[in-house]
Amino acid sequence: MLTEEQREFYVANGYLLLEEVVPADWLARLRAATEEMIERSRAVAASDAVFDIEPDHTAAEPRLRRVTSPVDQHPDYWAYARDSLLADVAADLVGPDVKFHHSKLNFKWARGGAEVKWHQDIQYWPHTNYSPLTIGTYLYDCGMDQAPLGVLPGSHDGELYDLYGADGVWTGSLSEADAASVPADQAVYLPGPAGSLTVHNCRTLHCSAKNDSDLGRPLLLNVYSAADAMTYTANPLNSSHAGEIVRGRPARWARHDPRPCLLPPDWSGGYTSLFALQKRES
Ligand SMILES: O=C(O)CCC(=O)C(=O)O
Repeated sequence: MLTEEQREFYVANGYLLLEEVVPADWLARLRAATEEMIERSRAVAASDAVFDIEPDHTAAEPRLRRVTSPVDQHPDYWAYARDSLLADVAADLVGPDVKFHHSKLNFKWARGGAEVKWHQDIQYWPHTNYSPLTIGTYLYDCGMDQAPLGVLPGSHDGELYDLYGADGVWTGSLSEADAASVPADQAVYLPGPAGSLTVHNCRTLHCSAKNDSDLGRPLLLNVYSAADAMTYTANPLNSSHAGEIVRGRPARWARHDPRPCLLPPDWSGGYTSLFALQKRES
């Protein structure tokens, strides 16, 4: 899928933007599945294991923040995660043996879709190495006004930040002091036409702004790792497909990176959401 130049860019920078690479038929299937999910959400009055809704979500005017584990909600999301170019992209970057970890569909609804503060992903779901990466698919055009994903190039080679607040409670984002030290002027934002893919490594610092525009920004996120990356904490967004090998073969040996990783709270009994945690909603 990828050129050697693109692979080298990812290794050096910790991210990649692939513009308009998703074939139209996949995009049509994903959009139709997403419309079905939005219809289903009309019956939901409070966030649950599937739908993370904004406080002013109603049946008449749905406002979704996230669908958790869409691969378990509609067969086309799983077909896309397993059978499309996504897993080929992952294979080019972590492969040849690729394992699926989880998926989520972040909406960032029009006129107020939530900001995502600076954070890294791997502290949410530590693995024995840092091969995991997230591939985002823009289901519709995402311009700068729709608050695209923003990344800090090269930060995957830097430090891992503490995502607990001063009171010891997990916030899921950098403290204000750490966030202020991020050279935000070096951040790269990744807008793209519908069918573009964003890729970011699990250590890469990233964020996205509030969406105050009149257009929503549904971004489907799928997480993969090398097959030899093993998890050692509960998966916060668990899936019936977690751990499935989507390219190549299962690993016989686990690979361990010597760099330490922050441990998240024990989410084996359930997880609320990145949005609720970052906003400190109960
Ligand atoms: O939806 C976004 O803009 C970013 C999402 C994100 O960083 C995450 O879900 O970890």
